[in-house]
Amino acid sequence: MANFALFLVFWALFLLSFTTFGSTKVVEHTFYVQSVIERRLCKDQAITVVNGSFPGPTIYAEDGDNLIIHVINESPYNMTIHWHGIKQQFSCWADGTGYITQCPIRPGNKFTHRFNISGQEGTLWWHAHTGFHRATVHGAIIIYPRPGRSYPFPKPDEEVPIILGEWWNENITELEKQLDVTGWGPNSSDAFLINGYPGDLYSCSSNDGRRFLKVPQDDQDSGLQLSSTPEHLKPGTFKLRVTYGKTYLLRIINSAINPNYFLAIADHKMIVVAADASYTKPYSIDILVLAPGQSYDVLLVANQPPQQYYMATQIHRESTAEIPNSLPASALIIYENAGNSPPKFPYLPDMYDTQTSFNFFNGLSGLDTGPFWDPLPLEVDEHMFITVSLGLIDCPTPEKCPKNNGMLMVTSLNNESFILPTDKLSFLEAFYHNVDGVYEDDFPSKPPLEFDYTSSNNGDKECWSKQSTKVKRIKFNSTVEIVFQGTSCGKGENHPLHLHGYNFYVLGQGLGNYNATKHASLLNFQNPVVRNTVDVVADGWVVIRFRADNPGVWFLHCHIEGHVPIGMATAFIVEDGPTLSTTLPPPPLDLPEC
Ligand SMILES: *[C@@H]1O[C@H](CO)[C@@H](O)[C@H](O)[C@H]1NC(C)=O
Ligand SMILES: *[C@@H]1O[C@H](CO)[C@@H](O)[C@H](O)[C@H]1NC(C)=O
Ligand SMILES: *[C@@H]1O[C@H](CO)[C@@H](O)[C@H](O)[C@H]1NC(C)=O
Ligand SMILES: *[C@@H]1O[C@H](CO)[C@@H](O)[C@H](O)[C@H]1NC(C)=O
Ligand SMILES: *[C@@H]1O[C@H](CO)[C@@H](O)[C@H](O)[C@H]1NC(C)=O
Ligand SMILES: *[C@@H]1O[C@H](CO)[C@@H](O)[C@H](O)[C@H]1NC(C)=O
Ligand SMILES: *[C@@H]1O[C@H](CO)[C@@H](O)[C@H](O)[C@H]1NC(C)=O
Ligand SMILES: *[C@@H]1O[C@H](CO)[C@@H](O)[C@H](O)[C@H]1NC(C)=O
Ligand SMILES: [Cu+2]
Repeated sequence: MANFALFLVFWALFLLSFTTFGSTKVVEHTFYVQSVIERRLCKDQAITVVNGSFPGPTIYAEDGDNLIIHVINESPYNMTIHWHGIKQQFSCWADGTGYITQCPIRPGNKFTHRFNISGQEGTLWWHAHTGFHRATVHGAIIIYPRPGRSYPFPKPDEEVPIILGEWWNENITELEKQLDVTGWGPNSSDAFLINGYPGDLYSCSSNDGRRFLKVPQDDQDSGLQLSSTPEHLKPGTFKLRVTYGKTYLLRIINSAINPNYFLAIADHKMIVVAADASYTKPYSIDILVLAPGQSYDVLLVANQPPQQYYMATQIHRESTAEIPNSLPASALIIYENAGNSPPKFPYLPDMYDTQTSFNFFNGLSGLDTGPFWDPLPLEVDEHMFITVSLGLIDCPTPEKCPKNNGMLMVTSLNNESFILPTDKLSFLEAFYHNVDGVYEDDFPSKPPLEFDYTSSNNGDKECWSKQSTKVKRIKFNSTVEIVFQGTSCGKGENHPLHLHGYNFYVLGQGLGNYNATKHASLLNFQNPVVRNTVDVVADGWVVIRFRADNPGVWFLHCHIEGHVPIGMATAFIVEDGPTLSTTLPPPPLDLPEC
């Protein structure tokens, strides 16, 4: 009898171990963050990349997988790696946000990120989350359906990551320093890129891509080695070879530091099937719009005469600030047995065409069937109204603001221009260990002053700002609704706002001032698109909603990189739930210290 009981216990343990470990797959990778020299625009430039490749390696995983990623920092910079859009349920420690969830990995040190992917399919990406390093430290994350599940659309014949990026003929860390001095980011990069290459409109592009491993300073001439180059990174323009009749799933990511992009393919329609790794109703378009941080899964059917066609991007700006460079990046779509006629170039909207961008975003809706649709929570616990604004403060030291008559340009949320302390604990450690003095938790739920936000007459009273380090604390599992309201302060610009740790429903967007009475009927409570980064267009508003069921400290910030160090950020501190399984586990032992 005792033996039989023992047998049952063993059997139960066996079953338990099977369900916990046997059914999940571990995806383990090592990321070496290093300096390499890349050649673009006829110039060699030292850049920081992962594993010697630009863009960096793609992570392939299935929904349900356990990820273990060792980041080894062989660069001379402090570094963190963030998994953009991964929900990180109960694994906030692995989010990789510099000074928010961890202190940076110092040169020569390492950190292992452990997290699970749960209830997500589609295209996301990883990138550095310290300074401007994400300009070159980034790559795709592709999440396939778990075994036994399939896409909610016919299986494509092939899948292709398309990463839209930027190139600077300068040291990106030097540009970041200029930002501190002028209060403004690098105006514009020297080239826009598709999968690492500017394409045929840029002179010199045919010489691009000779990649060398970086060598010590004292051995510059003799020690250069040609690194092995994967087929798709061969010098020149990115080329996608297609076969007539086949369907291609393009996994498109905007990794750029600054611009929104329009993207089009000559003579071809595209069908959007997911946004930020969340399925959408199939949406047939000619022009795709991507704000920095956003990603789309797009079907391309090769159904045109077998020729060559360009895929091209045009940057999209909402302010009319002058842009030194706006030349489109291009890639080639080459049909099998294509003739010799010159490739066709697609129609691209004007750089300042806000209407096209607005219409594109308005046309997106969520796929409200299928395994991943969670119905919208209808009760709201926390109503927030957040102004998203450029502004001015008194110059802390005159030499910081040579051009602005003693004023410093900042950005703000509800008039709080966020300062990230870099000499203390991370926010998450401070929260977890109850340490005071790192942040204040009284971020306001509405602006201190109500005014006509989008009036052209706004002046000192409306546009003057102040600096602070304020976050918003919320109870576990409360439902949060936020109205983001753009203002006309400064040169009205768009702001792609990104929330870590969550996807949110985008209930609606509009131009001018949000008015709950007037605009409630414009909101989509049925099948709103679900995503992690939403573009608040210049002088416009957006309403989002999410359920705060993931404890931790979650950064909320503009994904235009130059807007973050000057203040467009805050964080949500989501408290633990009532049970062990709704509580954030303790920090990993190798979490980098400040
Ligand atoms: C990065 O490079 C190392 C060393 O070559 C290799 O072991 C590792 O698998 C690579 N990681 C990825 C994600 O490709
Ligand atoms: C990931 O899931 C596995 C079970 O599949 C679990 O043991 C592990 O604790 C989870 N890791 C995290 C970081 O949540
Ligand atoms: C880039 O600039 C930073 C900051 O001035 C400097 O530390 C670094 O050595 C520079 N990198 C290169 C490759 O020159
Ligand atoms: C931005 O552009 C302005 C005007 O074109 C120029 O004076 C300034 O130096 C530029 N800033 C940077 C960081 O390139
Ligand atoms: C923001 O705060 C500053 C400093 O307190 C104040 O002068 C300004 O009027 C405020 N602006 C708004 C829009 O609330
Ligand atoms: C969160 O709240 C919803 C709605 O009240 C409830 O259905 C759900 O069980 C709660 N989740 C947790 C983890 O408590
Ligand atoms: C909001 O809209 C309603 C209905 O159109 C209107 O009566 C009201 O005056 C508006 N409120 C503001 C502050 O404009
Ligand atoms: C790197 O991070 C550490 C810890 O936060 C900090 O003390 C140091 O000043 C940083 N170094 C640079 C170059 O930013
Ligand atoms: Cu912004």
